[in-house]
Amino acid sequence: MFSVGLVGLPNAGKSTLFNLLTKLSVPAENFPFCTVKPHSGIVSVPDDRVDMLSTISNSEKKVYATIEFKDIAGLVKNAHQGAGLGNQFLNHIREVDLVLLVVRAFEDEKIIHVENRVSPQEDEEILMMEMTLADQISLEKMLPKLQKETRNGDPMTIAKLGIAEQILNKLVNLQPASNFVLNEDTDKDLIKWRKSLNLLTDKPILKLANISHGGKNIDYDADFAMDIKLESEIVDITEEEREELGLEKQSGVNKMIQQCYQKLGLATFLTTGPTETRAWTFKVGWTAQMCAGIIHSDFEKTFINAEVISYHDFLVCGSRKEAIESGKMRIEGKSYIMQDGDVVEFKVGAR
Ligand SMILES: Nc1nc2c(ncn2[C@@H]2O[C@H](COP(=O)(O)OP(=O)(O)OP(=O)(O)O)[C@@H](O)[C@H]2O)c(=O)[nH]1
Ligand SMILES: [Mg+2]
Repeated sequence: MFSVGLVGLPNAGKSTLFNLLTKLSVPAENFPFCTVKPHSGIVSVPDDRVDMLSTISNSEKKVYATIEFKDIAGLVKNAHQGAGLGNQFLNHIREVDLVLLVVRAFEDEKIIHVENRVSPQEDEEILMMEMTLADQISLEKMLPKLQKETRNGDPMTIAKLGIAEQILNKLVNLQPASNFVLNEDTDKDLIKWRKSLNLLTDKPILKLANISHGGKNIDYDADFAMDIKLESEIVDITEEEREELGLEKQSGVNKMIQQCYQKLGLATFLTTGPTETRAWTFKVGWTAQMCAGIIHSDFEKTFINAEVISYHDFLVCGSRKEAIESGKMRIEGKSYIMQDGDVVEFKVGAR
């Protein structure tokens, strides 16, 4: 499962957001688990399509896609040298697939800011700087070993060293590791190796401004903004009540979960029937055969074909039967690139 780490300065609102997220996670029979550890929680990705298909198919249960969120202790200046929880904190970030920067934009004298001022832009710079310096330290540590290994002339090791040096060059210039882009035709093993370095600034990042609805906020260029405290106090209200409060219909946190999903390069295919309607997560670009393997590893080996109806067609036709009769069902082979919203039935052979 893919995971998102909440990263920010102390008192930015991370734990408030984390608690809000875990309040939302529906503990249900079909659910793998919700709060796994005190600081880690599994959240379902809101998806109207699951609800609609489940009604059409009269499914006994609904299963949503899931993402894991991790609440990480506040980061302070010089964490890369061990300040605050320092390295321990930074190691927690290494484990996640996406970094969600939680940045305080609201003014409130009662809530202490570690730097005694509210400046979201400067806070972002502190966070990025700490992660950049931590990456620099970890790359510098591994370089001597890599250099030694290249002596045997292995082209793969030489290529790795080249990549490491070029990333380090970015970091030394205080740029994130992600600024070093590999050629598209780079060897797959090298791409994998780079990912296995788990550099903090090589991960995708989303920026969330914690604002005060109706209060005073400092301008900040974030990917999205929400009043974390308010949203956590009104989890149960209806869309109409939200509008009366002058809030957007869709809850901020639902939108945020969906954005994380997209930023991770994930998409959903669906299966539906009387037993269950289920959203399955795949990486954009995956083939039908790879997707079959998500349901069951045997399915990938014994894959015959996939019967695919796009969600929109399924909805317009009102049932699988109608969709088939209207010619909306496509038989796709193993190299078909799965699309978000495909409603699928895999045909598989005997083992
Ligand atoms: N006014 C206001 N206060 C908030 C908001 N979000 C969080 N707070 C308050 O800020 C304080 C810190 O919030 P937390 O969520 O614990 O902060 P944190 O980022 O987890 O902090 P650390 O765990 O120390 O790094 C709490 O008293 C919250 O109630 C907000 O949107 N508006
Ligand atoms: Mg906290």
